[in-house]
Amino acid sequence: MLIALFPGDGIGPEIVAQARRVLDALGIDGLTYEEGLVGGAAYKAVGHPLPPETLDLAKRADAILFGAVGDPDCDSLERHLRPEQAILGLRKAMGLFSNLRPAKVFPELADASALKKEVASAIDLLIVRETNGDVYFGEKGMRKTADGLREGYDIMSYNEEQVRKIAHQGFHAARARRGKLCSVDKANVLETSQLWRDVVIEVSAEYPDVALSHMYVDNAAMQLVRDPGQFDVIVTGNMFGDILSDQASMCVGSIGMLASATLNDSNQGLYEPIHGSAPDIAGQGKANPLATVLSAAMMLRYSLAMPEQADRIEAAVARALAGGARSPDLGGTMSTVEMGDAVLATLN
Ligand code: GGG
Repeated sequence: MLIALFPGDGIGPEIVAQARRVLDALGIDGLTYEEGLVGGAAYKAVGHPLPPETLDLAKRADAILFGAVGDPDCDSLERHLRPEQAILGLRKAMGLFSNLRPAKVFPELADASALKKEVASAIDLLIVRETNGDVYFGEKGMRKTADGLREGYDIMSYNEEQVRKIAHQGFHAARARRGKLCSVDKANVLETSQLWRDVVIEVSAEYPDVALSHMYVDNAAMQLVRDPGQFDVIVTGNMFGDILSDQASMCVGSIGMLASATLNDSNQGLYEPIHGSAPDIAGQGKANPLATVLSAAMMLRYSLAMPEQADRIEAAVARALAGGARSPDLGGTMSTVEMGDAVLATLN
């Protein structure tokens, strides 16, 4: 099986290297790796954030392990050349529409949460974020108003098929968990959200065993802090999901802990930490690699059908944390490599 490794920018190479060490230590026969350029690194090397060779490798691979993209050196580039277009381009070109972002508190990290320990300890939720539509992919541009003012615009749109597909993902996920699905939208203001809500309700007829609720995104942001234990699965659009999952990360202790999978219809997947490239700490050995290590576990579970190996990684991470492994984002002093060492030391 072929795994495409796309380390990307900033801390990306450091964290992907640790995930690779953990995968190697599992001793799985038949896994091969090929590395590709993405993001600012690709732009600097060949003039495009998602070169054709990278896209070709992504399509040939059984799964993609991705680090992070984003580089301040590229801030003044035209939008289609910015590092972030690599990830949007991969999602679009490969139909990667279902982004799964689990958030669960490791008991040892409840103190690191921005929330009170009792509140944080109850968090065990999954955000199902749509990643092929919404304002990220709508028509965008800059223009002048009639009064000569500069005006930026990004069109937010969803069609019913896009909503139906992600709604099914949400219901399936809820069925496999605690049977509760909360659909998050802004239907009191946005037409896209009204369609979203209507379609989710239509799809719900096929899942009478799942308890469906609806919440406006502003309320959802508040409830995630007030009482996150109420959520099982949240299904939402691209932008709302992007924001809410970063918020959820602070509830579980650190954005350095949250893994993700983005799947297409054939369960081909892109696996990445939800955090970005953190250029301010790049190359300093301060980054927490655990979100990437846990993303590798998701890759084994969802795309490579190796649940036992995924369990081994997740258990090793839990033991490493229980044994006191802490990078600076978790209040400790361990380096990126030492965090990788700690996981390897407890891998059974
Ligand atoms: N590892 C996540 C990452 O690199 N994020 C940067 C980014 O461009 N995010 C946009 C998005 O997730 O929609």
